[in-house]
Amino acid sequence: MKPRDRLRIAMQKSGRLTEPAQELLARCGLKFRQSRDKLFCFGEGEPVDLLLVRDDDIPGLIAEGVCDLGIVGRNVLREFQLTADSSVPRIEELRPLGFGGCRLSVAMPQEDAYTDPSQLGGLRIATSYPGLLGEWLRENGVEAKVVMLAGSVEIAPRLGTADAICDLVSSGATLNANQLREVAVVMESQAVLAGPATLPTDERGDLAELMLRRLDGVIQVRDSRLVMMQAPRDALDAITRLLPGMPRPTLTQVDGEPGQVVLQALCAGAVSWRQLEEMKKAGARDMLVLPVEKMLA
Ligand code: PRT
Ligand code: ZN
Repeated sequence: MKPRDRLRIAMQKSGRLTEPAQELLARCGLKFRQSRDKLFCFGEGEPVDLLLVRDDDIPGLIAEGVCDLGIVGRNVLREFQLTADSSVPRIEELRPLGFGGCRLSVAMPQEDAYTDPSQLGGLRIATSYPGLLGEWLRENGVEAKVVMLAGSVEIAPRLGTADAICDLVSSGATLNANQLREVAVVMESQAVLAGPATLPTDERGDLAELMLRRLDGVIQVRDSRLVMMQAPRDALDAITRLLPGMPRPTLTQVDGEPGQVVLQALCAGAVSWRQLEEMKKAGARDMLVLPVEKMLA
Protein backbone atom coordinates (compact mmCIF):
# COMPACT_ATOMS: atom_id res chain seq x y z
CA MET A 1 0.00 0.00 0.00
CA LYS A 2 1.36 3.43 -0.97
CA PRO A 3 1.85 5.61 2.10
CA ARG A 4 -0.71 8.39 2.32
CA ASP A 5 0.62 11.91 2.09
CA ARG A 6 -2.65 13.57 3.08
CA LEU A 7 -3.99 13.80 6.63
CA ARG A 8 -7.27 11.96 7.15
CA ILE A 9 -9.70 12.88 9.92
CA ALA A 10 -12.62 10.60 10.82
CA MET A 11 -15.88 12.15 11.95
CA GLN A 12 -19.47 11.10 12.47
CA LYS A 13 -21.36 10.83 9.19
CA SER A 14 -24.72 11.84 10.55
CA GLY A 15 -25.55 12.45 14.18
CA ARG A 16 -25.19 14.86 17.05
CA LEU A 17 -21.50 15.54 16.50
CA THR A 18 -21.63 16.08 12.72
CA GLU A 19 -22.60 19.74 12.51
CA PRO A 20 -20.46 21.09 15.37
CA ALA A 21 -17.46 19.07 14.10
CA GLN A 22 -17.89 20.50 10.58
CA GLU A 23 -18.17 23.99 12.00
CA LEU A 24 -15.03 23.53 14.11
CA LEU A 25 -13.01 22.32 11.12
CA ALA A 26 -14.30 25.23 9.03
CA ARG A 27 -13.07 27.60 11.74
CA CYS A 28 -9.68 25.90 11.46
CA GLY A 29 -9.64 27.13 7.87
CA LEU A 30 -10.43 23.77 6.25
CA LYS A 31 -12.77 23.55 3.26
CA PHE A 32 -14.12 20.29 1.86
CA ARG A 33 -15.77 19.01 -1.28
CA GLN A 34 -18.07 16.04 -0.65
CA SER A 35 -17.67 12.99 -2.85
CA ARG A 36 -20.60 11.19 -4.46
CA ASP A 37 -20.56 8.19 -2.12
CA LYS A 38 -20.51 10.53 0.88
CA LEU A 39 -17.74 8.49 2.51
CA PHE A 40 -14.95 11.00 1.87
CA CYS A 41 -14.79 14.76 1.85
CA PHE A 42 -11.74 16.01 0.01
CA GLY A 43 -9.92 19.01 1.39
CA GLU A 44 -9.57 21.99 -0.93
CA GLY A 45 -6.36 23.89 -0.28
CA GLU A 46 -4.88 21.97 2.65
CA PRO A 47 -4.01 18.26 2.15
CA VAL A 48 -6.55 17.20 4.79
CA ASP A 49 -9.49 14.88 4.01
CA LEU A 50 -12.47 13.69 6.04
CA LEU A 51 -13.81 10.17 6.38
CA LEU A 52 -17.51 10.10 7.31
CA VAL A 53 -18.38 7.05 9.41
CA ARG A 54 -20.40 5.83 12.40
CA ASP A 55 -19.03 7.28 15.61
CA ASP A 56 -18.43 3.82 17.12
CA ASP A 57 -15.97 2.96 14.32
CA ILE A 58 -13.75 6.01 14.76
CA PRO A 59 -11.25 4.82 17.43
CA GLY A 60 -10.76 1.50 15.58
CA LEU A 61 -10.13 3.27 12.26
CA ILE A 62 -7.43 5.38 13.91
CA ALA A 63 -5.91 2.31 15.59
CA GLU A 64 -5.77 0.53 12.21
CA GLY A 65 -4.11 3.54 10.61
CA VAL A 66 -6.98 4.13 8.18
CA CYS A 67 -7.32 7.61 9.69
CA ASP A 68 -4.84 9.82 11.53
CA LEU A 69 -7.21 11.73 13.81
CA GLY A 70 -10.88 11.54 14.75
CA ILE A 71 -13.62 13.61 16.34
CA VAL A 72 -15.59 11.40 18.70
CA GLY A 73 -17.37 11.38 22.07
CA ARG A 74 -15.07 10.73 25.04
CA ASN A 75 -17.56 7.99 26.02
CA VAL A 76 -16.90 6.10 22.77
CA LEU A 77 -13.13 6.63 23.00
CA ARG A 78 -12.88 5.50 26.66
CA GLU A 79 -15.04 2.45 25.96
CA PHE A 80 -12.68 1.53 23.12
CA GLN A 81 -9.61 2.03 25.34
CA LEU A 82 -11.11 -0.25 27.98
CA THR A 83 -12.30 -3.02 25.69
CA ALA A 84 -9.72 -3.09 22.85
CA ASP A 85 -7.33 -5.99 22.60
CA SER A 86 -3.93 -5.18 24.16
CA SER A 87 -2.25 -5.69 20.75
CA VAL A 88 -4.21 -2.71 19.34
CA PRO A 89 -2.22 0.57 19.31
CA ARG A 90 -3.30 3.03 22.01
CA ILE A 91 -5.56 5.86 20.96
CA GLU A 92 -5.55 8.95 23.16
CA GLU A 93 -7.67 11.99 23.81
CA LEU A 94 -5.59 14.81 22.31
CA ARG A 95 -7.96 17.73 23.00
CA PRO A 96 -11.41 18.25 24.54
CA LEU A 97 -13.51 20.14 21.97
CA GLY A 98 -16.21 21.78 24.09
CA PHE A 99 -19.34 20.45 22.37
CA GLY A 100 -21.45 17.26 22.55
CA GLY A 101 -21.52 17.48 26.35
CA CYS A 102 -23.35 14.68 28.16
CA ARG A 103 -22.79 12.18 30.97
CA LEU A 104 -22.89 8.42 31.25
CA SER A 105 -25.15 7.68 34.19
CA VAL A 106 -26.81 4.86 36.03
CA ALA A 107 -30.61 5.22 36.20
CA MET A 108 -33.24 3.22 38.05
CA PRO A 109 -37.04 3.06 38.02
CA GLN A 110 -38.32 6.24 39.73
CA GLU A 111 -39.99 4.30 42.55
CA ASP A 112 -36.82 2.35 43.50
CA ALA A 113 -34.86 3.67 46.47
CA TYR A 114 -31.19 4.54 45.98
CA THR A 115 -28.66 5.97 48.38
CA ASP A 116 -25.32 4.49 47.29
CA PRO A 117 -23.77 2.17 44.67
CA SER A 118 -23.91 -0.89 46.95
CA GLN A 119 -27.66 -1.05 46.25
CA LEU A 120 -26.89 -2.06 42.67
CA GLY A 121 -25.35 -5.31 43.94
CA GLY A 122 -26.94 -8.36 42.31
CA LEU A 123 -29.00 -6.26 39.86
CA ARG A 124 -29.06 -6.58 36.07
CA ILE A 125 -27.86 -3.31 34.48
CA ALA A 126 -28.45 -2.78 30.76
CA THR A 127 -25.88 -0.70 28.83
CA SER A 128 -24.07 -0.15 25.54
CA TYR A 129 -20.95 0.70 27.59
CA PRO A 130 -19.94 -2.56 29.32
CA GLY A 131 -16.30 -1.47 29.65
CA LEU A 132 -17.05 1.85 31.38
CA LEU A 133 -19.83 0.42 33.54
CA GLY A 134 -17.70 -2.60 34.49
CA GLU A 135 -14.82 -0.34 35.55
CA TRP A 136 -17.15 1.87 37.62
CA LEU A 137 -18.74 -1.15 39.33
CA ARG A 138 -15.29 -2.55 40.17
CA GLU A 139 -14.12 0.81 41.53
CA ASN A 140 -17.20 0.92 43.75
CA GLY A 141 -16.88 -2.71 44.84
CA VAL A 142 -20.26 -3.65 43.37
CA GLU A 143 -21.03 -7.02 41.82
CA ALA A 144 -23.85 -6.64 39.31
CA LYS A 145 -24.76 -8.34 36.04
CA VAL A 146 -23.97 -6.18 33.01
CA VAL A 147 -26.48 -6.76 30.20
CA MET A 148 -25.08 -5.56 26.86
CA LEU A 149 -27.64 -3.82 24.59
CA ALA A 150 -26.75 -2.03 21.36
CA GLY A 151 -29.62 0.48 21.53
CA SER A 152 -32.91 1.47 23.21
CA VAL A 153 -31.34 0.78 26.58
CA GLU A 154 -33.91 3.00 28.34
CA ILE A 155 -36.79 0.61 27.72
CA ALA A 156 -35.07 -2.43 29.28
CA PRO A 157 -36.49 -1.95 32.82
CA ARG A 158 -40.05 -1.67 31.45
CA LEU A 159 -39.53 -4.79 29.36
CA GLY A 160 -38.25 -6.59 32.43
CA THR A 161 -34.90 -7.45 30.81
CA ALA A 162 -32.94 -5.31 33.32
CA ASP A 163 -33.40 -3.70 36.75
CA ALA A 164 -31.39 -0.56 35.98
CA ILE A 165 -29.61 1.04 33.03
CA CYS A 166 -26.36 2.87 32.35
CA ASP A 167 -26.76 5.27 29.41
CA LEU A 168 -25.93 8.74 28.10
CA VAL A 169 -27.97 11.60 29.49
CA SER A 170 -28.05 15.26 28.51
CA SER A 171 -31.35 16.96 29.42
CA GLY A 172 -32.73 13.93 31.25
CA ALA A 173 -36.00 14.05 29.26
CA THR A 174 -35.54 10.52 27.90
CA LEU A 175 -35.07 9.09 31.39
CA ASN A 176 -38.14 10.97 32.57
CA ALA A 177 -40.26 9.74 29.68
CA ASN A 178 -39.31 6.19 30.66
CA GLN A 179 -40.03 6.70 34.37
CA LEU A 180 -36.35 6.41 35.23
CA ARG A 181 -34.26 8.47 37.65
CA GLU A 182 -30.55 9.26 37.31
CA VAL A 183 -28.81 7.95 40.43
CA ALA A 184 -25.06 8.05 39.73
CA VAL A 185 -22.73 9.64 37.16
CA VAL A 186 -20.20 7.16 35.75
CA MET A 187 -18.39 9.71 33.55
CA GLU A 188 -18.72 13.22 32.13
CA SER A 189 -18.31 13.32 28.38
CA GLN A 190 -17.89 15.72 25.47
CA ALA A 191 -16.54 15.51 21.93
CA VAL A 192 -12.76 15.12 21.79
CA LEU A 193 -10.04 14.99 19.18
CA ALA A 194 -8.64 11.46 19.27
CA GLY A 195 -5.35 10.30 17.81
CA PRO A 196 -2.45 7.89 18.30
CA ALA A 197 -0.37 8.34 21.46
CA THR A 198 2.60 9.37 19.28
CA LEU A 199 2.02 11.26 16.05
CA PRO A 200 3.91 10.05 12.95
CA THR A 201 7.23 11.81 12.31
CA ASP A 202 6.54 12.30 8.59
CA GLU A 203 4.59 14.96 6.67
CA ARG A 204 1.30 13.70 8.04
CA GLY A 205 2.65 14.17 11.56
CA ASP A 206 3.54 17.78 10.66
CA LEU A 207 0.02 18.27 9.32
CA ALA A 208 -1.48 16.81 12.49
CA GLU A 209 0.65 19.22 14.57
CA LEU A 210 -0.56 22.10 12.40
CA MET A 211 -4.17 21.01 12.96
CA LEU A 212 -3.61 20.87 16.73
CA ARG A 213 -2.13 24.38 16.72
CA ARG A 214 -5.05 25.78 14.73
CA LEU A 215 -7.53 23.95 16.91
CA ASP A 216 -5.93 25.39 20.05
CA GLY A 217 -6.22 28.86 18.53
CA VAL A 218 -9.86 28.33 17.57
CA ILE A 219 -10.76 26.97 21.01
CA GLN A 220 -8.95 29.81 22.76
CA VAL A 221 -10.72 32.43 20.64
CA ARG A 222 -14.10 30.73 21.08
CA ASP A 223 -13.69 30.82 24.85
CA SER A 224 -12.38 34.39 24.96
CA ARG A 225 -14.27 37.66 25.49
CA LEU A 226 -13.02 41.21 25.31
CA VAL A 227 -14.51 43.20 28.19
CA MET A 228 -14.52 47.00 28.29
CA MET A 229 -15.92 49.29 30.96
CA GLN A 230 -15.38 52.49 32.90
CA ALA A 231 -14.62 52.08 36.60
CA PRO A 232 -13.34 53.94 39.66
CA ARG A 233 -9.61 53.31 40.06
CA ASP A 234 -10.07 52.13 43.66
CA ALA A 235 -12.56 49.43 42.57
CA LEU A 236 -10.16 47.82 40.08
CA ASP A 237 -9.10 44.94 42.34
CA ALA A 238 -12.69 43.97 43.14
CA ILE A 239 -13.69 44.15 39.47
CA THR A 240 -10.70 42.20 38.16
CA ARG A 241 -11.44 39.41 40.63
CA LEU A 242 -14.91 39.07 39.05
CA LEU A 243 -13.53 38.67 35.52
CA PRO A 244 -13.10 35.06 34.22
CA GLY A 245 -9.46 33.97 34.37
CA MET A 246 -8.54 37.14 36.38
CA PRO A 247 -6.84 38.87 33.40
CA ARG A 248 -4.41 41.79 33.67
CA PRO A 249 -6.44 44.65 32.25
CA THR A 250 -5.18 47.57 30.18
CA LEU A 251 -6.12 50.91 31.76
CA THR A 252 -6.69 54.28 30.12
CA GLN A 253 -7.07 57.53 32.02
CA VAL A 254 -10.41 59.37 31.60
CA ASP A 255 -9.91 63.08 30.77
CA GLY A 256 -11.00 65.37 33.58
CA GLU A 257 -11.88 62.47 35.91
CA PRO A 258 -8.70 61.47 37.77
CA GLY A 259 -10.45 58.77 39.84
CA GLN A 260 -11.92 57.02 36.77
CA VAL A 261 -10.31 54.68 34.23
CA VAL A 262 -11.42 52.82 31.12
CA LEU A 263 -10.57 49.16 31.55
CA GLN A 264 -10.04 46.68 28.74
CA ALA A 265 -9.42 42.99 29.45
CA LEU A 266 -9.21 39.76 27.49
CA CYS A 267 -11.08 37.14 29.54
CA ALA A 268 -10.80 33.36 29.36
CA GLY A 269 -14.48 32.42 29.41
CA ALA A 270 -17.98 33.83 29.11
CA VAL A 271 -19.12 36.70 31.31
CA SER A 272 -22.54 36.18 32.90
CA TRP A 273 -25.21 38.80 33.62
CA ARG A 274 -24.68 38.10 37.30
CA GLN A 275 -20.96 38.91 37.05
CA LEU A 276 -21.80 42.13 35.17
CA GLU A 277 -24.30 43.12 37.84
CA GLU A 278 -21.72 42.53 40.58
CA MET A 279 -19.18 44.64 38.71
CA LYS A 280 -21.80 47.38 38.39
CA LYS A 281 -22.34 47.20 42.15
CA ALA A 282 -18.56 47.59 42.59
CA GLY A 283 -18.79 50.85 40.60
CA ALA A 284 -18.31 49.83 36.95
CA ARG A 285 -20.42 51.37 34.18
CA ASP A 286 -20.74 51.39 30.37
CA MET A 287 -19.80 47.71 30.27
CA LEU A 288 -19.29 45.95 26.93
CA VAL A 289 -18.61 42.22 26.37
CA LEU A 290 -17.36 41.45 22.86
CA PRO A 291 -16.62 38.15 21.10
CA VAL A 292 -13.11 37.68 19.72
CA GLU A 293 -12.68 36.67 16.09
CA LYS A 294 -8.95 35.98 15.72
CA MET A 295 -6.00 36.15 18.04
CA LEU A 296 -2.24 35.97 17.47
CA ALA A 297 0.11 36.45 20.40
O1 PRT B 1 -24.99 6.48 13.75
P1 PRT B 1 -23.98 6.65 14.83
O2 PRT B 1 -23.56 5.37 15.49
O3 PRT B 1 -22.81 7.47 14.33
O4 PRT B 1 -24.67 7.60 15.92
P2 PRT B 1 -25.18 7.33 17.41
O5 PRT B 1 -26.65 7.23 17.36
O6 PRT B 1 -24.40 6.25 18.07
O7 PRT B 1 -24.70 8.66 18.12
P3 PRT B 1 -25.43 10.04 18.46
O8 PRT B 1 -25.40 10.95 17.28
O9 PRT B 1 -26.72 9.84 19.16
O10 PRT B 1 -24.39 10.57 19.56
C1 PRT B 1 -23.06 10.81 19.25
C2 PRT B 1 -22.35 11.30 20.50
O11 PRT B 1 -23.01 12.49 21.00
C3 PRT B 1 -22.40 10.38 21.70
O12 PRT B 1 -21.41 9.36 21.64
C4 PRT B 1 -22.11 11.35 22.85
O13 PRT B 1 -20.73 11.57 23.00
C5 PRT B 1 -22.76 12.65 22.38
N1 PRT B 1 -24.05 12.96 23.05
C6 PRT B 1 -24.33 14.14 23.66
C7 PRT B 1 -25.13 12.18 23.18
C8 PRT B 1 -26.10 12.92 23.89
N2 PRT B 1 -25.56 14.14 24.16
C9 PRT B 1 -27.40 12.34 24.17
N3 PRT B 1 -28.26 12.99 24.77
N4 PRT B 1 -25.41 10.94 22.74
C10 PRT B 1 -26.62 10.41 23.00
N5 PRT B 1 -27.61 11.05 23.69
C11 PRT B 1 -28.91 10.35 23.86
C12 PRT B 1 -29.31 9.98 25.28
O14 PRT B 1 -28.76 8.73 25.61
C13 PRT B 1 -30.83 9.91 25.19
O15 PRT B 1 -31.24 8.65 24.74
O16 PRT B 1 -29.93 11.18 23.42
C14 PRT B 1 -31.14 10.92 24.09
C15 PRT B 1 -31.69 12.25 24.55
O17 PRT B 1 -31.04 12.69 25.72
P4 PRT B 1 -31.79 13.51 26.85
O18 PRT B 1 -31.11 13.20 28.17
O19 PRT B 1 -31.64 14.95 26.46
O20 PRT B 1 -33.22 13.09 26.84
ZN1 ZN C 1 -22.97 5.12 17.43
